[in-house]
Amino acid sequence: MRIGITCYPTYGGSGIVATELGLELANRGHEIHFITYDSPIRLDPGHPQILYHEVEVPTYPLFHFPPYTLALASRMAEVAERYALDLLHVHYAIPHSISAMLARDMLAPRRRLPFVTTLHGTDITFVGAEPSYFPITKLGIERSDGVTSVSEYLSRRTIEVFGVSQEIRVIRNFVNCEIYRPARKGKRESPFIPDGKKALMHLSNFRPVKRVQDCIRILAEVLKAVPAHLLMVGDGPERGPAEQLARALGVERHVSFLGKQNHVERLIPLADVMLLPSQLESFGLAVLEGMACGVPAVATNVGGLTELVSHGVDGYLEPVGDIAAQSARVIELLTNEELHERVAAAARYTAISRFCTSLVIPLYEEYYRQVCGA
Ligand code: GMT
Repeated sequence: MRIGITCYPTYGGSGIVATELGLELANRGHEIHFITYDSPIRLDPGHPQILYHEVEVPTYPLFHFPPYTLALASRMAEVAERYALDLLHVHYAIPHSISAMLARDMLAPRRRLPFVTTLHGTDITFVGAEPSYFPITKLGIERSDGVTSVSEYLSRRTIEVFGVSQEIRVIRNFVNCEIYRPARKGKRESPFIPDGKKALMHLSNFRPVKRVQDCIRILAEVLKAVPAHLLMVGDGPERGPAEQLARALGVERHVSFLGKQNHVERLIPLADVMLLPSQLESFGLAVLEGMACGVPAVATNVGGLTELVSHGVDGYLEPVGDIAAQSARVIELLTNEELHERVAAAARYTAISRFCTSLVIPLYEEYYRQVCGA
């Protein structure tokens, strides 16, 4: 098939899922056209089946706010016509579903251009529920030819919040278990982790919903029992406050802020435990990437995380903000080697048996065929 993909090309779960979906589909012989304002961060620019079309937003003195949504819609229609696209797949409802709807309308007199919208989380739980965006998000969902969401939780929440009546197909996040894999035994030395200490990792876009400062508080508790080092991967508004808190708690020597990293598959296997103390997660991609690398998570029992992690089997889920409970789980994992090995193996098994690309990508292909055939 010839598929146009639009996403936020920045450091965030929805852009990563969209980019990796495009790469996997291209590897399976589809022709993929990324239509975005910048090249997505994890995109392999040399792939022969992948083309990138930049969206430029011409400015004009009258435009106080450059109309990106309209420029995107025009570019989508142009690319769809020029390359005979079969469908558009947009990630994150706002504003991408509205642009796709306009592109479809532009081409309607000449050809059919269906579009699929994938809901990722904050587009529904935060942005879409904002009164000024609510009606337009609802319209974008209702006018989509197909809608997918990354968890049952998000699907339910969308129906509750927006009162939409069409089917929302649940297609969960996926991971390439060949690329994301455990470190070979004895192969874990890294300049990032001093003196072979145990390593904790947090990986996110450092938005308030991630409760990044909880990672620092957990580290401070863990250090009372085990020598450990925390690797903070990513960047965003909560990085500064987290750095300040580390200084205030006197643990700054035990934490490294690595900033945005493109090859997280090389970093994750260095860790012993993945921390995701989020307020809410519609899925929790970083936890899945950790599980594929045999790095069990200590996360919160919210949203789609409960569909990913089986508490006590392949990771741990504790209440939001409960630093004592989360720290205790981390300490257990770091001090009981037999337990760590068992949970790590179960985590890897869950990733392979439920979330591997070879299982999930065909679900998208099947859905595309259904939407195009309708
Ligand atoms: O907050 C983020 O992690 C970014 C956000 C996004 O939309 O870019 O991520 C959401 O989509 C990811 C991929 O589907 C999910 O794994 C994350 O759970 C989800 N984030 C939240 O729900 C907070």
